[in-house]
Amino acid sequence: MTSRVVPRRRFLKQIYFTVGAMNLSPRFLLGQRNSTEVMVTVKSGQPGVHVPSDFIGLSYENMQLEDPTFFSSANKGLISQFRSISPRGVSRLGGNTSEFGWWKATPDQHEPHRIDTPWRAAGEPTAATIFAITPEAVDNLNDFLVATGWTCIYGLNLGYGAAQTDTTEATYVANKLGSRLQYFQVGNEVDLFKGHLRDPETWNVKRYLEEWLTIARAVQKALPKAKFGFPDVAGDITWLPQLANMWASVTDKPNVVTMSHHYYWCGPPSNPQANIDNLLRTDEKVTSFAKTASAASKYMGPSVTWRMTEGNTVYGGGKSGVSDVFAAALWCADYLLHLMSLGYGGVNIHGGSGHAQAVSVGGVLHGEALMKDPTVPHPKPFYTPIANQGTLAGSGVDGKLNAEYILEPVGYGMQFVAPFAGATMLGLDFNPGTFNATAYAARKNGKLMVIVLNKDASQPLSVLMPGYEIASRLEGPSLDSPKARIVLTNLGHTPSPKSPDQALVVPPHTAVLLTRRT
Ligand code: BDP
Repeated sequence: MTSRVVPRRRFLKQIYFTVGAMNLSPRFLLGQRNSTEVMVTVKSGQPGVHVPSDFIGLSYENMQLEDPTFFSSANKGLISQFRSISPRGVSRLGGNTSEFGWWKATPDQHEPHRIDTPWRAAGEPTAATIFAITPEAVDNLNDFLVATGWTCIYGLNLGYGAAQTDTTEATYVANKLGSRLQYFQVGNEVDLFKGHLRDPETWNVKRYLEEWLTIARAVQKALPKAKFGFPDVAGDITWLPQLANMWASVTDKPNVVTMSHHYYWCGPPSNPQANIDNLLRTDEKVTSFAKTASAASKYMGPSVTWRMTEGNTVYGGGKSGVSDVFAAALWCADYLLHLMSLGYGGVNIHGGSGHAQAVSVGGVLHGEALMKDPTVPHPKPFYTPIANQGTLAGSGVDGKLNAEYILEPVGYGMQFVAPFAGATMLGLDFNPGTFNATAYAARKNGKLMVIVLNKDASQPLSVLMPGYEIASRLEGPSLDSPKARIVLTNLGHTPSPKSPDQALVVPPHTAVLLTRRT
């Protein structure tokens, strides 16, 4: 599969032969011809939002901290994959397991007593879900962040947390991480607390804010420079405007810098709608979430940003054949570019090692039960951007020091769009009609960049963009293949002027990054 410049006439011939091989009549070919040629016009005089240079981010379960060697300067393979995704980024620690961890300040300290509640979900927390976070884990996390060049959003416990214990942990974390700490998040997916951690009769935004304020004010008092992001809702975006409205009457306000929500495109894995075809369609929810999140954040204050702090394809740990295949790479690239264009401050794509992840979703990766043969090597969780080669081969120890880490399709999607971080988004005219394709434009360091995503499984797309060259391609053998790769196509070579009659071919199920000097 190659992307190359072909004169238009030759291109049409090429389509003829390609489609002809599928036994279609020449009359059909004429229709094909029109539907696959699109003019792309970048509106370079219409700058849009600026994309922060650390826009790209990963999300991990707090439970990863249970093993202090995971995020450590010794875990070279993981460090190198973080850096390969983006030279700057934000790693977020949270997830369901952020309600199960406890701060073990000294080796002889015992686990705090937890108040048992009648509305607690069955099996939560058990000895298997509870874990300790030690100063050693935070020291090592700091070294890991130094080695990667990334910063961190740190999740504190709200579910079973208390002002005093959270403040002790926060103080250690803030003093150790310094400027590498973006902000604290207190509580994960608090809109779902009514289903497992709080009384469903009384849990609401107001109750949450009261509890949140008790902890955040205590942390702020101990750490006057501390910053916070909230509410990290799973899906009920209306919590953001509700909180923003209540915020005006809050006294002694903690320093909230970001409003956050999560986004899983679909789920659970058993949902038949969670398939490749649907994954590659535009989800209207993305734009409507952005409108609500940006309006609420602006209402909170002019410098409050909005962020998607945890998300991926299919919740419940992902789905085999959807979350771990090349289609997910195209989905991820498209989703991240969409959020960039909508003004998000950043995005954290969820993943990690199998154990922590399985604990976060009730002990097992539900997608495994849907596999014909769950012993077939697969990433755990299915949607993780970075997987452990050992677990993939079925032999390695899950998530351990110096396992061989590899990029999964979603990780390639992130890496592919990383050049847009630090750029200014630009408007563009791109009307592919019913053809399943999207395009985004930006300017960075005097260079125009356009990414065109051809999400069609079998048809090439021809784009007319005089002066542009394909710099790299995100490609895989097919949408359902577990393989993905990025191919750099014009390394060190100066683009030659093209005649307006020339088209660039974007092969089926491929994204291309095109560049032009301004
Ligand atoms: C989110 C949780 C996270 C889970 C993920 C999932 O915050 O801990 O791992 O969903 O279901 O709701 O995959």
